[in-house]
Amino acid sequence: MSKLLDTINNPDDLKKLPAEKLPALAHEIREEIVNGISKTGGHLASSLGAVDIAVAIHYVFNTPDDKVVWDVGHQAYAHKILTERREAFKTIRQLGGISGFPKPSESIYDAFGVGHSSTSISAAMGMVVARDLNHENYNVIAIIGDGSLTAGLAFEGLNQAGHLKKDIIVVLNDNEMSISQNVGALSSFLSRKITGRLATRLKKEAEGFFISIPRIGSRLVSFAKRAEDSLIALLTSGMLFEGLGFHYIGPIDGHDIEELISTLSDAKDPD
Ligand SMILES: Cc1ncc(C[n+]2csc(CCOP(=O)(O)OP(=O)(O)O)c2C)c(N)n1
Repeated sequence: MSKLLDTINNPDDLKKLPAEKLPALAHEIREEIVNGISKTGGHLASSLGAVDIAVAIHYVFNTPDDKVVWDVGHQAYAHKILTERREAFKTIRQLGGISGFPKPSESIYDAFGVGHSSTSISAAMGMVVARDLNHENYNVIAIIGDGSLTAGLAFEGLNQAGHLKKDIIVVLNDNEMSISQNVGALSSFLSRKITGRLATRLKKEAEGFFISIPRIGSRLVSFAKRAEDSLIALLTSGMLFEGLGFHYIGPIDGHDIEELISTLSDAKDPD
């Protein structure tokens, strides 16, 4: 049976697909990664986790004019498959084959050579400053994992971004995992939940009230739940980034392509 992936060599082809086909495409990419990596070896989990965000980024942004800066780069396999390297993916990490990490000499779609963690925000900031000095006009998107966010260089980038107030988009890929289980104060902060007996009681009472409203009660409960999640995010992780001068949107489900597309589109063209 023919695959959607057979019609895609680069992001221009991707943009021709209707958005509702993208989850099926992401599924095919995951299969392609599993099949390839089971023969060559490689970074499976991180890349499988970043398939949907890679699809959404290349769908929304105009790569390679817009610059996508992956962090560590071990999660960029879907990015490679979508950017003219589906065939070459079979040779990944092999002698004479393509690199396991983004590499500018390999592809115009690889904006930065990676391998080390925690570099994406600082590298992207450099691109943003160069862009503005040259009076150019393109988006720069840094993607960083919650594990890599803990390093000093990531905070130097955030510090400079907040200071210069330049247009940069930072995607925090928070999967609550690093190489292994996360440890440390930042990860506890990012995953902090507002609990406590008063909050739980208030939630229960509000739920009881909403559910008692005929017909629309259950919808109100799920709306209130979403509003509560957003509020909690703003009070926890959002508070950190807003404090550093960013406009924070989130958290969103990083595997819901429709939501990713609408959120990235908002970030690209803020009101
Ligand atoms: C400077 C540096 N230190 C350590 C590493 C080893 N390392 C590889 S991946 C990784 C963390 C990955 O976690 P995260 O950024 O959350 O990405 P995920 O794999 O969860 O998507 C680390 C510390 C590295 N690549 N570079």
